[in-house]
Amino acid sequence: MSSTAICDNVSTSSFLTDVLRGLSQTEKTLPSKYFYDEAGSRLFENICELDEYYPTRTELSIMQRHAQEMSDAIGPDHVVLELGSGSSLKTQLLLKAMQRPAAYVPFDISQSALNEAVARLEQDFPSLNIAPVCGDFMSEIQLPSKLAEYRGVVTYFPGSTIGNLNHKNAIALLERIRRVNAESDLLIGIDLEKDRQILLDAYNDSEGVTAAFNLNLIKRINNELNADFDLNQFQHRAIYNEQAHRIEMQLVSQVQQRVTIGGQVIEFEANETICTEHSHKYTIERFEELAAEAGFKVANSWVDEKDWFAVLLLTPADATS
Ligand code: SAH
Ligand code: AVI
Repeated sequence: MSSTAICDNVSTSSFLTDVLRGLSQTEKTLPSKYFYDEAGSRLFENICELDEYYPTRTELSIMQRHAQEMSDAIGPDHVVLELGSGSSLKTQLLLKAMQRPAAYVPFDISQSALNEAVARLEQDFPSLNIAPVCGDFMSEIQLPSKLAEYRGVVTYFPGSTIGNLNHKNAIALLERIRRVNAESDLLIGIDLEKDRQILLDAYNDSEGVTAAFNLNLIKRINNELNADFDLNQFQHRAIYNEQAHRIEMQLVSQVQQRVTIGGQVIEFEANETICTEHSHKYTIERFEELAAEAGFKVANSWVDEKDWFAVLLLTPADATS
């Protein structure tokens, strides 16, 4: 399979349908899951290295300090299923701390990110059973058939990727995670509320990497859906919506213009926006309530010394013990 292709379980026709649906609304939107073609996955890796983008290094510091405690709380002989695994960087710390991991299942929509991560992990963990799945966690999540009946599964979902989903979709995803395995624990990273300027800087970095990441979405639509977006006529913007506790990333049309996508014309006013991503920021209490709606309770939590990021261990609320 070409490394730029959408993976088998995510078809080009649903990409076109989703794009046209989002851009036909009064308030235009595009689903953020489509950021991650090969270029997008690479740009995200570049974002993670920016000084302004604190989440990656902060979560890594929590993992460095507490991975052993996390592993002790999870227990031995577990299959580690990771959602939105990307480069699997943080996972290496978890896998090193886990006792006899039965298998590692990186699950991601980006085939290129999966390929690169698996090649690296195979070198660093030669005896580990690695079973990658290229798929969309917005649909039902399935383990590879050989592992489907395995009892001890822990789902790892770092990066605060859950924050890119609205409340309803976040609960639906947590419910899908519950269905992967009835007794499955969930180790999840969430970005916490903080000073708004720190948040704004993280999504409006001075080198313009986030802008390139955002604009890459319409570049991808040009490449894969026969569209004619003029990248010079759209500008990146990230604002903080205090009431909704979220960063909102937008592409702002610089002029009145029309764009053709798969034969369909979409009209833009000057200054009209496409919302490309929400990135929710939580308090532990608010996330706890959200998790409870999906049947999870917080068993343990770890935060960095500035209280900027948290990693929570969630267990099914109805579990015995
Ligand atoms: N876990 C890594 C990467 C986070 S970036 C970290 O913490 O740094 C978000 C990752 O989720 C990307 O690799 C992206 O390809 C993946 N992703 C986004 N939406 C997805 C979806 N709907 N289904 C599966 N993977 C998705
Ligand atoms: C993957 N996700 C959690 C990132 C975030 O911070 O919301 C994506 C991102 N968007 C812009 N910068 C990073």
